[in-house]
Amino acid sequence: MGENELVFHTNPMSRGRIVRWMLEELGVGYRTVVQEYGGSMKSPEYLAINPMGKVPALEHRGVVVTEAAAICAYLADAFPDAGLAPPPGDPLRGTYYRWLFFAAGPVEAAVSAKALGLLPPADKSGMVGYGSFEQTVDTLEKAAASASPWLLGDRFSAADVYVGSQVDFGLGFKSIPERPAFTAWVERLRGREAYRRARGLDDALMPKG
Ligand SMILES: N[C@@H](CCC(=O)N[C@@H](CS)C(=O)NCC(=O)O)C(=O)O
Repeated sequence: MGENELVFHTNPMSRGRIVRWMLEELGVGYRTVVQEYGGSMKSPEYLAINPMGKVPALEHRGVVVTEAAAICAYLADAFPDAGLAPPPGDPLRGTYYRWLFFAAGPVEAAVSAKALGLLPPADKSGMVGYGSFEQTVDTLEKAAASASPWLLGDRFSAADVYVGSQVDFGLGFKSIPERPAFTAWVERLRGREAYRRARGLDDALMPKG
């Protein structure tokens, strides 16, 4: 493997779809390695890459990046010509980080806790980063409503890819309630060429039958 080669470990039924979309937005070359659930994902070779035994993971220039949000942010910085992150020093970098981390932290935790029936009682909301599921979804809705057309205004960014994917998946799995601001933003995201290309590539890797 050449140092500069991008190696993308994924499974078509995973959050790897987020990273695939990001890679397609960048329009860079990369090599896909499919890791199988309960199989290669837990092999010593793959655990040496990601000790969590989870996908996605990215190898590039001698480093491993895991966590879909971190991979999106890393890629945006590694390929600045694509303009998918506000440069350091740009105040919009604050908004960009804000929503990326909000989605990777509170949104992910609140949605998972709700799906598992593990939400804390109301009097313990101060102890969890997401407060309550409703508070988190209402805040996410405000972010979606502010997307005009994208989270950073005219500038499409890796935050649209990651945060938008959380909303897209959430609407699909019904783990996030349908609201007009979510639907409108997700419709715009689904209309992007790179989104469609990524979807086609992952669908083609789905098990047949
Ligand atoms: N925090 C990770 C979560 C990755 C994750 O949970 N991946 C799931 C698929 S969506 C997985 O690989 N599960 C396999 C397993 O845990 O055995 C991220 O955001 O990338």
